[in-house]
Amino acid sequence: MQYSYQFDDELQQEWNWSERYSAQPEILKYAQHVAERFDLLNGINFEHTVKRAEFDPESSSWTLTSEHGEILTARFCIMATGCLSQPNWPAIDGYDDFHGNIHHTALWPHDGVDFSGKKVAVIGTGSSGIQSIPHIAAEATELTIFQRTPNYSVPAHNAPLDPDRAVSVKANYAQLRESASQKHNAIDGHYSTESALSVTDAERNAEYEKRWNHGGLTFLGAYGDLLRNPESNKTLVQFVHNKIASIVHDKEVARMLMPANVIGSKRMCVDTDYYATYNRDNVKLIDLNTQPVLRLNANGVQTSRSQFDVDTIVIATGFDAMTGALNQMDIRGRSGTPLGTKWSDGPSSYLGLAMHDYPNLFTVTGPGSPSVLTNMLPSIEHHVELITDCISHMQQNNFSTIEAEDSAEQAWWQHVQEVANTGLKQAAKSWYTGANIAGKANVFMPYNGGFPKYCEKCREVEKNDYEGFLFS
Ligand code: NA7
Repeated sequence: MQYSYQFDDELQQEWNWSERYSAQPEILKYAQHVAERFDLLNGINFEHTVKRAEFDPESSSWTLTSEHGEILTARFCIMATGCLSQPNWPAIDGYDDFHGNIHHTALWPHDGVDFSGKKVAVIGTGSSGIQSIPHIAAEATELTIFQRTPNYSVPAHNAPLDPDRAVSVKANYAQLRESASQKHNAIDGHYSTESALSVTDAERNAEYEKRWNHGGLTFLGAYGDLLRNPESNKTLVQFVHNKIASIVHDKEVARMLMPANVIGSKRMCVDTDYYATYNRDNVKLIDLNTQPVLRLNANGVQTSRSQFDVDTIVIATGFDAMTGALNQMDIRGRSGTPLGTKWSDGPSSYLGLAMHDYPNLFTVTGPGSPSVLTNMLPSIEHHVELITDCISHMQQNNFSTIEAEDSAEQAWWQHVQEVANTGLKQAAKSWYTGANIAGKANVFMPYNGGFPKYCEKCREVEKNDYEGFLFS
């Protein structure tokens, strides 16, 4: 009920979610409902991939060119291209040699994939792998999972949404939204401010147990310093390791599934029966650190030690996060510099909303905004409202361009990095830092100062006549 739009109360009231965590078809149905209800479809051109976006200083407008050569000009260009939308295909030789089917979790066929009677390989054990592996294991005859780094996962305990809970949320939706907006991650829930080290071991374990049994991401809210104090963090690491050891029967497999990194430094995963899936006879886990993939060949996956013959390969290797979709396009601003060049040492942006030298270009949940560290829907709505207000302000004042000041962008980006360096969030190699993509600059991209603080900063900027922006 929180992963939904809040701009229209009637929409909130009329939509009924069926589960605690909705599956993809229901979220798609919701998106379609919103598009139809607000008559948005007439304004959307589907199947037009933008290849180039160029700012013309003479006319103060953007020219967009699609992959088929269609051209569109506009005063403003709002990049709502997503933080996790550019699939990451690992650099493995032999994709074309494989005789079976290859599916990327980010490009899943809409009519599903039938794994029954199939031998299957999954490469990657992030959220997408962790959520799909139990389903694939239940259908396939054999499933081999190729893991580079294990991830922490908390049970979802997904279930039909409690109707009484739904009624009570709907009766108080505004309060829930307000309360969520005061949380660091824009998700309502109980987050303790206490230190994990201020209680006894028994009390701490009871709290972890309670949250594990409740399920979901508020698990990390058990104590206020879990992402600040390495010693506190270790207590939660130990708890999850113990859980894995108690669920997975084979001790060696259990050990392979225990992550070594700080818990919470990568985005936590939420699963249904993930660890228990390794107790199935048809499931095998391969550690890529001891036997890296050499190539794909006609029959399957060849590692440095073995050949794994399979019918289907699932690539669950995630995304070129936050900058990937933007860098796919050739975006050129006032000086003609490609955005990819400006960002070659990592992105920089003013508030994750706009960049110097790229007038009238906005990014929704761009790098430097809380974005992926929050519930994305409130963060997206917040940006859409800010951008809408800004364009209205420009129309009222007859401004033709808006551009982030260089100094404001630099100061904000420095702040983003300072904040990133204060906690443990940046302690792992992750897609937050670009570490999952070979050759990508290693920079912590989202803003970790929290949703409330970020919103306050944006309010101040607006109040001070869009401080840090130049209009003409
Ligand atoms: P993630 O979370 O980036 O996970 C990708 C997984 O793929 C992760 O286990 C990676 O290991 C692994 N990976 C990436 N490249 C390779 C190569 N070359 N070889 C082997 N394994 C590789 O992506 P998801 O799609 O699961 O989830 C992304 C977000 O979407 C997630 O946070 C949710 O919020 C929704 P690594 O850890 O890099 O060693």
